[in-house]
Amino acid sequence: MCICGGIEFIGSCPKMIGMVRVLKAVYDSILNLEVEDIASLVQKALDEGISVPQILDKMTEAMRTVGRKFENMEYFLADLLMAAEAFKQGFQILKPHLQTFRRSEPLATVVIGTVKGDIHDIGKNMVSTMLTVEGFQVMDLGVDIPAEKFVEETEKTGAEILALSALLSTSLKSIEEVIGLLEEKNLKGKVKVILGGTAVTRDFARQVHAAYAEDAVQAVEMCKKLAGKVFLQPKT
Ligand code: B12
Repeated sequence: MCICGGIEFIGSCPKMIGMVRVLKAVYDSILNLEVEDIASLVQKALDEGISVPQILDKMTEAMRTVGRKFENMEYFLADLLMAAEAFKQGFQILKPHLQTFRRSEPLATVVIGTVKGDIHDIGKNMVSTMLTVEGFQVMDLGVDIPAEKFVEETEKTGAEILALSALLSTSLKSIEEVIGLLEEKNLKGKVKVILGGTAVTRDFARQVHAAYAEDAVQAVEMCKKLAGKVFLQPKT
């Protein structure tokens, strides 16, 4: 019997076939840079009963393929931009479907941003949104953020967690600058730092004594763990 409850086997269940088809169409629309189709396809996927994480996984997989094609010089910068736009439009459709956890008190305050020299924000925005819907207070500083700004905002808000996103290899230096400045100001060990983005590895995070998460779901789990410890007092 099929998992949808019908008598057919999975391979011949029309509902499953429909779901696989629409997910493939979502993937293809990003890969083929079809910005105008993505919103209706993502809506169709939701209508077919496909879960938000499943759709997001497929969209992220498509972005990785786009990145590989860029690396292989099959795609140009303009193609990356189109793919990014398609992803963003698809994500807008998914956003209202993320379940919001209402809490009287936020779990913790998180300052988040993409480090200096780096303007990639799709993954950072996903993490930011997921943390918000899970009940964190999120101060999203945006992209290309210098170390001083991260530290200033962390002190000002009394944030328990500082989340840094980096997609370029060259951005690792910017992360080190933030960590260095935290140390200089005696804040390291007071605020918990979490890193993410394709430039960051678990090993790198370990070297700079920061937490690491591979994706937005893991980021939420890790931030919940880190939120167990409240350290900084807001500046008065
Ligand atoms: C889209 C894209 C762009 C778009 C960005 C648009 C935007 N608004 O973000 C544009 C066209 C602007 C762009 C520009 C460039 N890009 Co670009 N880009 C990409 C691409 C294809 C996809 C990135 C993406 O959005 N992925 C989808 C999201 C959902 O995934 P994600 O970012 O990994 O995020 C997830 C996790 O990493 C994690 N995460 C992310 N952030 C955080 C933060 C925290 C705290 C945590 C816990 C977790 C976390 O959770 C997210 C959700 O699950 C990647 C390829 C790739 N494999 O990453 C290249 C890529 C990152 N770009 C690359 C390059 C080289 C560039 C340029 C230098 C190109 C150029 N010649 O100008 C410029 C740099 C501009 C700059 N100064 O930053 C290279 C980087 C190579 C390297 N090792 O340094 C890549 C890897 C492509 C490649 N294979 O060559 N790019």
